[in-house]
Amino acid sequence: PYTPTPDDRFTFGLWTVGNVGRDPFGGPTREPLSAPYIVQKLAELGVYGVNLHDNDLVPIDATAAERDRIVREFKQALSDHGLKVPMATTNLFGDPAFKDGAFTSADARVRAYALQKTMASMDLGAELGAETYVFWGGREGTEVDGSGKLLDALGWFRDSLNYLAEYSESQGYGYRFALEPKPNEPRGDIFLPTVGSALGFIATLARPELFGVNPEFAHETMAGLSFPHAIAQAIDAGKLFHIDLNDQKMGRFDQDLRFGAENPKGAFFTVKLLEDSGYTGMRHFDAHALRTEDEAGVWAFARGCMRTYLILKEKARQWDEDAEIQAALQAYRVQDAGVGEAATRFSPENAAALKAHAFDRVALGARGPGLEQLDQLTMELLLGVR
Ligand code: GLT
Ligand code: MN
Ligand code: MN
Ligand code: MN
Repeated sequence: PYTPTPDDRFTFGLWTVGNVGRDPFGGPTREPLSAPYIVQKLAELGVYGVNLHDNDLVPIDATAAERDRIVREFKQALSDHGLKVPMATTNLFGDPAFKDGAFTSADARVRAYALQKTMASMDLGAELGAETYVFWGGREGTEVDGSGKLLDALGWFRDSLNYLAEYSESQGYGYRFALEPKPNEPRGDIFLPTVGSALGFIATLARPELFGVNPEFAHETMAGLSFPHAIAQAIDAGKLFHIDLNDQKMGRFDQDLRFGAENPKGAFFTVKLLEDSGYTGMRHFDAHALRTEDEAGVWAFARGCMRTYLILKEKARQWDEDAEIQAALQAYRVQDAGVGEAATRFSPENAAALKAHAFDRVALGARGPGLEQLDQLTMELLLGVR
């Protein structure tokens, strides 16, 4: 049990299992793995697909001939091992040209170059069959608000996304775009810091229906927010286009830990929301093995992410079938307000009836909803004694 198959729709990025263990204080601790080798290994583990930035596959300074050879070999590996590329994205953060932003750079030449690079990357993604295109604006932000660009930056960001959506439609790519929020790191403050910010911004775009969000567990946690709450709001808005599963301690640098490694309860409610809501998208792991690990540790990490998801999916089913938990839930939800339809549908008569109703306010405040017991039952189920 808990062995994944492609039907589980698990994906990893080339940059995740390919992470060589660099951090701001030290260089790589692992040898780079080639893209075709990663494809082969992920397929052996039961993964559905592999996602990429343009430069995870094709170096930024590759010639056209080198690009074509690399892409040809990668496509061969995909077809040999039956792996898909469901999502593509652009590296708009690694090169020094983007050190003060890409779409939100104060330098119009950098903004134009970011558009050019993204169109080329969208061409690559489309060639590989990607249907979702992610925008993580890692360098879109500031340390110095004296730059005076806070309002301009949002306008430039909007213009760029509108441009790229039109490009996708004009090429017939049919991409669904997913904005990935993050509060900080590498910038002091990143624009669109949370899922809520991104959802608000999407409503201001020219083609909002083409845009959704790609929430990441670690990023909402860095902002001190609840990941299940963030994805619930995205699901409610019909905007959960993609998801980055990993883990994170609050108040730390971006850790990108193995899914469920730190906060299994948050991971449980994440899995439960995805499964209960009928989310049909990819279960993408945006995380990497600890810097301490060798290659064996990398595959243990990847297997662990998927096993934990599948274990929690089974726990979610047990939770739904647990009679005591369901009874506690029933008792928690008082279904009848005792006022007929007066509180459910507005009419002048209903409003008048509701205004005239006498509530026992003291009794409402005195009720114990049983949440301590419900939570303890959940914990005991997660701890394996139910
Ligand atoms: C980078 C970042 C991630 C984003 C990736 C997509 S790249 O690793 O930390 O959160 O999802 O650009
Ligand atoms: Mn992260
Ligand atoms: Mn990350
Ligand atoms: Mn991410």
